[in-house]
Amino acid sequence: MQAVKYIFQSHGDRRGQLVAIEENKDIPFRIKRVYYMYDTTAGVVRGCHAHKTLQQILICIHGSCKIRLDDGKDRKVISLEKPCEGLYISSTIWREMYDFSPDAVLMVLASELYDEADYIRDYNEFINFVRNS
Ligand code: T46
Repeated sequence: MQAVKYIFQSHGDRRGQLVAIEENKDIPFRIKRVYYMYDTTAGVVRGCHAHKTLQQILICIHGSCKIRLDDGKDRKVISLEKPCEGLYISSTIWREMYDFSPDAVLMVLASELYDEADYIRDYNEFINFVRNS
């Protein structure tokens, strides 16, 4: 499965911590879009889709959450609990984000601009897409 947890270098000194992320260096793509979610409703599950081409890095810059991943063959769950952790998700991986702490801020670095046509929102359609690609 092309989903990998990264640990970004944290530049710490007596003032605190700083993480820098450079495109094509710390992550494997150019960043075309940044978005983030916060004030997530308790118990909610977000995502529940895959992307045809989009690659992303998910970083829980405050609080914590879990991400359930499914590439059509294998499944795994990744927890994001620190601002220096990032989850790389390639295209064609079904993702579900859940178990958000009340203070969670989940920031996403994306390889493409927003395009609804890139989403696969039906799980059976996702399985067929994976089998045929
Ligand atoms: C993903 C996971 C991790 C925009 O207008 N522009 C954007 O760039 C995005 C991402 C969303 N929107 C609008 C579309 C919807 O009306 O914001 C609303 C919520 O989006 P969505 O329901 O797709 O949010 P999630 O949390 O289910 O999924 C998002 C991303 O859409 C998706 O690419 O991989 O986070």
